[in-house]
Amino acid sequence: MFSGWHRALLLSLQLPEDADAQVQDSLEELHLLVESLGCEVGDRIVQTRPQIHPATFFGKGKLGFIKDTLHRLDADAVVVDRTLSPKQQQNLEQQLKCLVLDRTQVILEIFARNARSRAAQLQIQLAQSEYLFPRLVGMWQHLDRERGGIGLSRGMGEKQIGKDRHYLQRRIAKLRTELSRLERERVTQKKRRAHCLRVSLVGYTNAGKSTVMNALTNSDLLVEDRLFATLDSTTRLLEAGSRPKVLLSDTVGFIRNLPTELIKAFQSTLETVRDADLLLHVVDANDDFEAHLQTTRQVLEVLGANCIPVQLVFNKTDQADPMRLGMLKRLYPEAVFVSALNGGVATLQERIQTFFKQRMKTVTIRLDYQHSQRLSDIYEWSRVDHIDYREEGILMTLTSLPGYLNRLRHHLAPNFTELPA
Ligand SMILES: Nc1nc2c(ncn2[C@@H]2O[C@H](COP(=O)(O)OP(=O)(O)OP(=O)(O)O)[C@@H](O)[C@H]2O)c(=O)[nH]1
Ligand SMILES: [Mg+2]
Repeated sequence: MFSGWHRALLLSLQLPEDADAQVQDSLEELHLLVESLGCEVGDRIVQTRPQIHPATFFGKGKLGFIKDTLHRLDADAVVVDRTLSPKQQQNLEQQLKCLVLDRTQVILEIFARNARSRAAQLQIQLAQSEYLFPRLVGMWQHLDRERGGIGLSRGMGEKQIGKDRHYLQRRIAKLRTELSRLERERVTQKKRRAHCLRVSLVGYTNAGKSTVMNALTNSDLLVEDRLFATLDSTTRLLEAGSRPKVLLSDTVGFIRNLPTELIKAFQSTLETVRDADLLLHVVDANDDFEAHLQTTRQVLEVLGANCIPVQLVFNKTDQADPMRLGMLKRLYPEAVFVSALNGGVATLQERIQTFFKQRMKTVTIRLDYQHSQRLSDIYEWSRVDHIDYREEGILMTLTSLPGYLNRLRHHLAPNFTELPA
């Protein structure tokens, strides 16, 4: 946990390849992130430079200006809208004599505060500990032993740093062990869900994914107007009567420059995304949709989920002006437009049904009576359209996704005798 900071300056660097809007939007977002940690934002300072200064990130002159502004505004922290190397962070702390944080640390801290499940808490503690490890030399940083976060404490000696390093190393090992135990439990759970069709919500943080989930499944998941309200993945039955069953999962949202430590840390949570048959990509129709679309696509690529079919869903249409909606409809004719807050998700529901219906295949099989104990498998993996108890065996017409029929074939071979249509 960060302690003892009440007002921060936001700092950014604009390199020749960065567009003005890109730098400003990112700063705007950082502003929300910092405020959500309970800290006021004093001012924003952007330096234009041909490249990042390797030792101090900003140029010498700018550092003097930043120092003056810190005094003038009585600010006690700076937050840099990029990732600082451990050396840069240490040098900045020495020169500015205040708490220095980067975007990654702020996001890590928000995750730490919002994590609810044991798995999410462990994942975030591991990510924080690993991020902190090479940065332990900074004289302003001190380990919060309870949570692996950082706070403010002056005059930490070498001895203390050595102790903290040792402590962190042991802590990292312990966290890894506990996480792998949870991982084994998750694999068991995953096996139980193997015969279900899986739909997963993805998208930028605060786009309304949990609200869509609630509307589609009549649930009551936490919905909040803040970044990263959801950190755990939750799965619910989408359609009670359908076979195979359809499950819908909600999970953590994405953000631009999502620290790779976090993607790595949340791999297992995000596995619900990688295992999905269909992704619902939720976008706030009022936000900077192009940047948000791009960010989500990039993260999906990192996760290895970029080959999964995607249904684009523009949400919060109740707030969007008609001109904008018209433009979005022209640009994305395949998208669905919803207002999840008011329960207006009927078109999305239909689209999901159509998606699976179009991909389903129907086969007719004969099952010997001696294998009738396999009927329960068949009912789990497919929809039974017709069943006829004949002398030569049970004739059944089944409908399911080709992959699921293949699995049944594999499961029941050699008793899965397919008959010509
Ligand atoms: N006006 C309007 N607001 C909406 C709609 N859907 C969601 N919201 C609001 O948007 C905010 C974020 O909604 P969430 O469902 O928590 O968003 P999320 O994508 O799950 O966010 P994270 O879990 O933080 O990534 C909440 O304040 C919702 O009430 C909508 O259709 N219209
Ligand atoms: Mg959510």
